[in-house]
Amino acid sequence: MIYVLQLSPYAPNEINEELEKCTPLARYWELQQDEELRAQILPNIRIVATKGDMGLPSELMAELPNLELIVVYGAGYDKIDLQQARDRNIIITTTPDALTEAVADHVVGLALASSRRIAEGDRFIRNGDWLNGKLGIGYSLRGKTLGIFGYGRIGRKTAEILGDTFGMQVLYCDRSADPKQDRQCRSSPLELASESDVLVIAASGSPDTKNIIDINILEALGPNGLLINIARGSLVNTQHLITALESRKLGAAALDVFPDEPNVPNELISSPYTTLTPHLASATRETRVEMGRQVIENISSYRKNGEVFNRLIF
Ligand code: 8YV
Repeated sequence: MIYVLQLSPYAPNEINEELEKCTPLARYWELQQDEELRAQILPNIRIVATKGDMGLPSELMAELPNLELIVVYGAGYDKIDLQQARDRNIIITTTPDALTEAVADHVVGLALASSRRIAEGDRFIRNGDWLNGKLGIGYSLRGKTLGIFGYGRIGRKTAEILGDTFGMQVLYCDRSADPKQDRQCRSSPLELASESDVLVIAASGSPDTKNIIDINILEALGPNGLLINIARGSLVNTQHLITALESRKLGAAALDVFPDEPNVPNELISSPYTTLTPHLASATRETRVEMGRQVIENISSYRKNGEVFNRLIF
């Protein structure tokens, strides 16, 4: 009997092939339009295999009366209805360790792409602008202050790379850290931003952090400041970000995540002060294969003996 529902294909394709070998499964994107098939399959589903940026819509969760386990390929769980999962005793697993390095590396890439005008330089050549003059100069990250909002695995790895290798001074703000206990810790994102040249958003998306990065924080980061977001688009107030960039009260933004992906506001697309990537911070082959391996291991183990790894406590 089919009881795993895969919500969307994984990349690279070998993960889909391995998953199919380990368990009979239904592919949601294939049965989505077929009411009869949905009615036949959904009541039998006990495990959903999803992705961090996709989660599991509340309505679909409600259509799965026998759901026991949600296996997330990714670290984020902001798009899962945690209340419903809690009420129904549904287990959730994620793959947080697998992507720490890839995401931290992407922060470094975005910091360099923006500060050294790499993406802009690429456009400059392709548009033929070099023929009419030179692109302006950038700036060095070395010796500057890095503020990290959300000091979990990714925040710490970013601090390690940019602190040790680029000699940046590291400050952070995290809800579970006490500024009295650590002189690098700041009590609020506003305080953090006012002392930072580069502010990295690495906290989880949740109702508590929605729009937490507002105009005051962006202006505190200042006209020479760089905002980098690799967490979730929901943490940054997009309208405030557009206003801060357009009024030149914020220097630049390098963004991998957006509130309504894949839709990106035109103001961010056309701005000369943004560097944009399409939610690919964890998208290395090595990382994605490991994320897929952990998804498959969790499903196999749960089917065998009811045990899982990296169970989320929520
Ligand atoms: C993944 C993510 O790209 O881990 C997360 O929560 O958003 C991303 O790292 C995503 O899960 C894969 O689609």
